[in-house]
Amino acid sequence: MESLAPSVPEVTAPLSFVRKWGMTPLFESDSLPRSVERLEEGAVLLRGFALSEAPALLEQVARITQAAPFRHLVTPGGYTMSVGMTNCGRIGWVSDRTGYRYDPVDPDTGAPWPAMPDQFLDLAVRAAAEAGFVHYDPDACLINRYNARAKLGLHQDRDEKDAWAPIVSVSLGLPAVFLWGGKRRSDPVRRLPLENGDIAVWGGPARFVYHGVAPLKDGQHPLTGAARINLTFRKVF
Ligand code: MD3
Ligand code: FE
Repeated sequence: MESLAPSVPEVTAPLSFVRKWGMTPLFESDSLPRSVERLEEGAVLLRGFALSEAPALLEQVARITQAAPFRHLVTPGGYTMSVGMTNCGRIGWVSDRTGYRYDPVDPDTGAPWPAMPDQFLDLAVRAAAEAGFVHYDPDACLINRYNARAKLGLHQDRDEKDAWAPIVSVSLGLPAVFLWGGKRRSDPVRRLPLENGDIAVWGGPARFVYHGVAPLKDGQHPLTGAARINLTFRKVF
């Protein structure tokens, strides 16, 4: 017997396309493309979790960088980082020839870092809770900007007092390959593609894994142009 259902053309974009281009769904009430992936004990990947908020988050980044522009910090070893960095929140991560530190003022301007927008805090708290970390209370948000070929070498984040509280990482704009190793520098490194709207949460037993970002590939993203922006929320004190 012949089907009575008319053939309906595919009118919604496939999820990969929606993620890549940050499209809004056809209907406001449509559930957003999300998935929860457990990477290891204490580490969770929330794909698409920030997708609907990406344009608003980037507006906040534009506002923050008017007061505290991206800059290329120098490491204690004298190397200038390819990633542009700035901060918002009570304290910000900085580096110079004397070492790494968290500083309540922007050394470039002498002024306090811009306040953390409510939307940032709210998103970080929801993402941490989704990964099982309740009562998350980040006091710093490091904002990283990657242009083509910018990279972040394998490292551990160990300047924060709270060794259990997670780091929440929000990827915006161009995709990147996240390098994800183990507790020792010599451990094998996995490559994990991160796209616009993805959030990764690393805490508890996964807090001190070595990680980095592979050199960014050339590209254009409708929200960020030729760049990837990454927000990392931290509980420092
Ligand atoms: C896993 N940023 O700023 S975020 C950093 O995409 C940093 O800009 C990268 O590493 C970026 O320090 C990666 C993901 C991330 C951040 C901190 C972690 C993963 C982590 C700490 C422990 C384990
Ligand atoms: Fe890091």
